[in-house]
Amino acid sequence: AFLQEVQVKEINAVLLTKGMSDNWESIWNFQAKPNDLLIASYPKSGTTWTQEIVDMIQNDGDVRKCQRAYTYVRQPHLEWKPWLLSTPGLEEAEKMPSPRTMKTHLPVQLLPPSFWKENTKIIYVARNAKDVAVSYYHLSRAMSVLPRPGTLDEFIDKFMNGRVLWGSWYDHVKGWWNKKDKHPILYLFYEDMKENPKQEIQKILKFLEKDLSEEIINKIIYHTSFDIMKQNPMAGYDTIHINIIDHSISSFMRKGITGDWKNHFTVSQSEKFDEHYKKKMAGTTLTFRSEI
Ligand code: PPS
Repeated sequence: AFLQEVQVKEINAVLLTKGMSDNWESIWNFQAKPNDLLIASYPKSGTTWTQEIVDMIQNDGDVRKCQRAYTYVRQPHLEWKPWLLSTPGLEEAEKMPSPRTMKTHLPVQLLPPSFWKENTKIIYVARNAKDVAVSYYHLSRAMSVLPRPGTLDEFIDKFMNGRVLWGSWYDHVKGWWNKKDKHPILYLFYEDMKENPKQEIQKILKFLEKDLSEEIINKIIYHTSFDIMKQNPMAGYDTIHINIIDHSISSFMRKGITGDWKNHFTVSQSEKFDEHYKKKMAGTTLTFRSEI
């Protein structure tokens, strides 16, 4: 009953593309385990990068082991119902032996409750809103299975109003931020990972209660750097979605930098965005370093 009354509207708003909310009931009833690890984020925030770092950590920096399978097989995306892949992320996850690492883009209020009940560790990664919007716009242009973005101006407007797949960026980052002191959540930022990957990897190690040598940490930094990851056919989605990402338009591993929004937003788009941003982010202790 709860599912029907409270959630249906929201699910349809968040998972607004065709087919995505079909298996909502099984997503909501997903059984997390205490020794699972979940990597959560709003889309285009550095999820895949974090996933690769975590897999490298879990495999003690063994590059070959980390190339054992595609990203989506190593760490299934729970609510994703891929168009070309045979099994939904949820079913992949159910088949996996423990300890499992999984991915989600669900906003905090839609996370299956078993994660809270089992006290499962979660790593959340967030990224500057304008860079997320730019990255999301480009992938949407190149991937015709995603809702059509329109022009950049139209897409920015949809983004500001949360009318994109997985909903409002503002509610997402704030929702997870508000939960982080009540649950084992490590809240990371893309900008910090770019600036000081060693420091952020050390935070992950501490969170996972793992110790690795300096040499292995340096190896992880190298192999998860943008240029090396871009060449890795098992990381990201460029090689998997070869037929559904139009590479003449854009790629999944596109630029991997901070501040690319400055190459896209006009002054007036930026001012309008900032004004709205201030209202949406008023009263939160959550701040982003390259905000404006
Ligand atoms: S997804 O599909 O929503 O999970 O996308 P996500 O992985 O969160 O974000 C994709 C963006 O992250 C960039 N990326 C990286 N940046 C730096 N270093 C590494 N190793 C890395 N790997 C992926 C990717 O290029 C997308 O950002 P943009 O700005 O489009 O380049």
